[in-house]
Amino acid sequence: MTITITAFERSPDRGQGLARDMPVRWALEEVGLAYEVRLVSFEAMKEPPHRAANPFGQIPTYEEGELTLFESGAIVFHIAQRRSGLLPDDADARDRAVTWMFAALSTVEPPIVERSMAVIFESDKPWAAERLPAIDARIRTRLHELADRLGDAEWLDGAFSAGDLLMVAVLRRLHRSGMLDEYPGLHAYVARGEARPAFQRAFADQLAVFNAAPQPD
Ligand SMILES: N[C@@H](CCC(=O)N[C@@H](CS)C(=O)NCC(=O)O)C(=O)O
Repeated sequence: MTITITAFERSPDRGQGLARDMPVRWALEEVGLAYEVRLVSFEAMKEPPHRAANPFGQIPTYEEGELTLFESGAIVFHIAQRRSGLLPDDADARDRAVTWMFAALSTVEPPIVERSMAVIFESDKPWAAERLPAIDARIRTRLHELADRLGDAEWLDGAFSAGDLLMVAVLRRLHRSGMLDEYPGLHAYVARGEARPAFQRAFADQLAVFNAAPQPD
């Protein structure tokens, strides 16, 4: 059955692979599933046809036959459940991997996304200079705790899992901030994720979309 995901026609990150189609592409590559991509403009995302797939008018969405999903975490979970390679066979280990998926998206990601929003949309506000250090402090708390837990391990709980995939995808958002450099263990963890052949294929595919789009003068 054909799998179709949606992605930005023109990604605001200029090909850095920070949009949420990236973890979906990566998961599909990890398990060896072919997929098609439907590119959508910002305008089209807010129109009824796209909102029928994602009520919030966002990417990514996932279509496979009669099934339509949104939320990158749910899509990665769906892929991981149906194909081997992203979740352990042992039931307890599987639940721990799912716990890391939730940890990535609901505990680690929020202050990191808040930082991106503050930098992109609020840097001209009079209170921006005071707000950013407060957000950074919240991020550092999470990075410190995560680095402590990871220690010298290669991945968060045994073999590479969907939990690592989402955690690396979330942490990558910090590259430009330089904050990851303060945590050599996490920096190396992200580099290990990015070195995986499946990540490389997914990254190249999303970059090709950016490179093919007409560039503004
Ligand atoms: N929690 C959602 C967030 C989706 C999301 O924020 N998508 C962004 C791209 S990464 C988007 O479509 N932004 C455009 C908009 O919200 O108008 C997920 O993980 O899928």
